[in-house]
Parts: sequence; C-alpha cells; structure tokens
Amino acid sequence: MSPIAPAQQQSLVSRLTDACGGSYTPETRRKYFISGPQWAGAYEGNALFHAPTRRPVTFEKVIEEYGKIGIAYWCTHDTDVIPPEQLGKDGQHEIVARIRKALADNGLKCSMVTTETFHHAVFAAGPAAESPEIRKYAAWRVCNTVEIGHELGAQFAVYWPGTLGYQIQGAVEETQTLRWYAESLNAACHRDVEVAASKGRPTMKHCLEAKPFEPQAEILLPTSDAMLGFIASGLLDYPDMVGLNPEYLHELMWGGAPRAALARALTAGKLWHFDINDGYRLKHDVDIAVGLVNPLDWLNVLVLLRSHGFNGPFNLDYKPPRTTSNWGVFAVSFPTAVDRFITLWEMAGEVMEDSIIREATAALRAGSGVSGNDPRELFEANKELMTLHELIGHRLVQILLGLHRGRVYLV
Ligand code: GLT
Ligand code: MN
Ligand code: MN
Repeated sequence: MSPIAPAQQQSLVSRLTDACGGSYTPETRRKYFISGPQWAGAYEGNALFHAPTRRPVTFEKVIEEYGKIGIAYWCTHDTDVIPPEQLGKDGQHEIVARIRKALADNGLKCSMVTTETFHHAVFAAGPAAESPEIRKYAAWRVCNTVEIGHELGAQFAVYWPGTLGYQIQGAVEETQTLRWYAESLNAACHRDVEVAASKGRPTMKHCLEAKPFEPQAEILLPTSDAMLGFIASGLLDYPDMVGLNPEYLHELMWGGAPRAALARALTAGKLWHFDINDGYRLKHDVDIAVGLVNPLDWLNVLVLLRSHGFNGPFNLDYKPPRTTSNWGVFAVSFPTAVDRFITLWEMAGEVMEDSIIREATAALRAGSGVSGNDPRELFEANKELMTLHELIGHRLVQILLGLHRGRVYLV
C-alpha cells in the first residue's frame, strides 16, 4: 500500500470504521444508562512514563461530542472542570452555570460527581492525612462536591480513595486513618441530607470505588469487599447512604473474578454504580475500553447484572489509548466502546432466553432425584448432568461468536 498522507488519514479511518458496521444510532444509545466521564473524554494520554499525545479538550467539547454520539449522561471530578483555587468561589458558580447550559444544549444529564483527592499536592499524604487542617480541607472538598452534584442534578457521588494508604510502612496507623477517612464521608452524607432537604431533592447515593494498587504502594481499602467491611464497620454515620462503584478492571487487577465481586456487592444490596472497562490480571490500571480484552467474561458479567435487574449507571471509565488522536477519541473510541457494551448487553438478554442454557440450568438444579447420605451414590447419580457445565460454556461462546446463528467456516 502506498503511504497515506496526513490529510488522507481521517477519511481512511472513517471508511474502515463504517466498514466495521454493527453501530447503533445515537437514539438507540441514549436508551441505556451509559455515562461518559469528563476525564475520559479529555484524557491527553499522559501518565508517569508518558507525555501527552493529545491536546486539551474543554468540558463544552466533551459534552457536545458525547451528545452527538448518544451518550446520555456525563460525570466529572470537581477539579476536572473547576481549577482548585476557584472551588467554592464565584468562579465555581460561573463554571457550574456553563456546565448546566452545555448539558441542556446537548440533551445530556449529569449522573455523578466525584472529588479529586489524589492529584493535588495537598493530598500527598492522602485525604485522611494526619494534619487536621488537611482533613478539614478534604471534608470541605467532598461537601462542596455534594453541593455541585445537587446543582447539576446528579444522583450519585463517587469516592475513589486512591491515596488512602502509604508508601512508607509504619508511618501511618491504619485504624486511625480509616476513622479519619470515615469522618470525611460522614461530613459529605450529612451535607447531602441538609442540601437535599433544602432543595426538596432526594439524597445522593454515595459510592466507594476500590483499586488494589496505585497510586499508593499499600492501599487501606483495596477491594470492593474491603469497602463492604468498611461500610458495615460502624464508623459511618449514614451506612445506608453509602454503597459501591466497583470498577471491572480494579477487581481483575488483584486477581479476583469481577463477576464474583459484583455478586458479593449485589447480595449486600450495595451495587449502585459500575465503572466499565477492561484490562489484564495483576497488571497496572490500563483502563482499556470495555470488551476489548475479556469479551466472554464481560458477557457473563452482564448476564449476572441483567438477571438481578441492575440497569446502570454504566460508566465508561476507560482511557482512549495514546495512539488514538483527538479526532479519534470521539469519532472511533467512544462510539465503538458504547456499541460493544450495547451488543454485549443485548447478547446477555439472549443468553437468558436461550432454550439450551435454560434447560441445562434447570436440569442441573433439578438434580437426580436420588437422595441419601452415600457420597459415591450421590456423585454417580448426578455425574452425567454435571457435564452440562461445559456445555453451557460452549453455548456461551457460541452466542458470543455468533455460532448459534449458523456462523460456520467452509471446511
Ligand atoms: C481515577 C481512577 C478511576 C476513578 C476516578 C474517579 S479517578 O481515574 O483511576 O478509576 O473512577 O475518581
Ligand atoms: Mn474507575
Ligand atoms: Mn481503572
């Protein structure tokens, strides 16, 4: 192939994207409770070992592009959109008014707000640092975010306590740090109760998000399960207002099974918000877009969620790769991520209706009818049925690959 001159590259990428087919209309995409984070759309490709590859993008641009794609909800950190020195001041009110206008102009809603307690130098020792004045500032920040959330009509507040931990062991007393962290959350919930009452709005759902590694070397609440323990610890004044925002990759990162982690959150009644993305076990937080690495696992995750009535928010918390251009972020990355999610969600519906999986599952649950306390006899009585586990796996792969619709190779 001859070289593709820079001016021709976008049209080639567009043509090949269209040739992929399988895309949904913006109207269809809007029917799902899918949210796009400000920080994902505006991610410039920078990281510890990476210089940015993309130009900065404003929230007006992100909201406009999400609107065109059909991503119906938007979410943000306080400092993604408001410079830290403007927080709580006139600058904040002006920016919030501009956000409201951008959302209204483009037909989006704000679903969630979150507080950045990890990037700024003030959080070098985390949001629950020893210094009482830093903790007071952290509590003020989460309360301010709750106020922003009410002004933007958000239903959810997320907390990722990524700096709740340490680099240097022995310098931090873990039980004390957890108590201090609870104080901030208590302040946020308390402020929420007050603001909700004054505005006649429901209180928000406050969702904790775990990540096992990064940016601290050791993390005090590294998994969703640790967070369930924290919610039930007695340290929270409003435990009923606090639940989880698991992230698919964060559960995979520590070697867990995301579907099992989600199941534990569901049985605790705390699965409220879900960050959707993909990546690899026991690696860093690569935040690859949903379904690009583990589509079969994703299908199974969505079968679980659909069968338990979980219907979102599904938050596109991924990072468009550094090799994707500013144009490609909204022309290719987000629409294809949304469409893979919708396809997997609809496929999960198909799995639930599939007559083979239904009958196999029912047969396994019916058992053999042979009872008694002889373990060998019990095993023998069920052993043919248990072969269905593998058949169910085969059927799931058939559905994932379209083989159940007759896709075959001419061999
Ligand atoms: C950060 C983290 C994400 C969280 C964001 C919410 S911040 O990007 O890696 O997983 O969801 O604070
Ligand atoms: Mn996340
Ligand atoms: Mn992540």
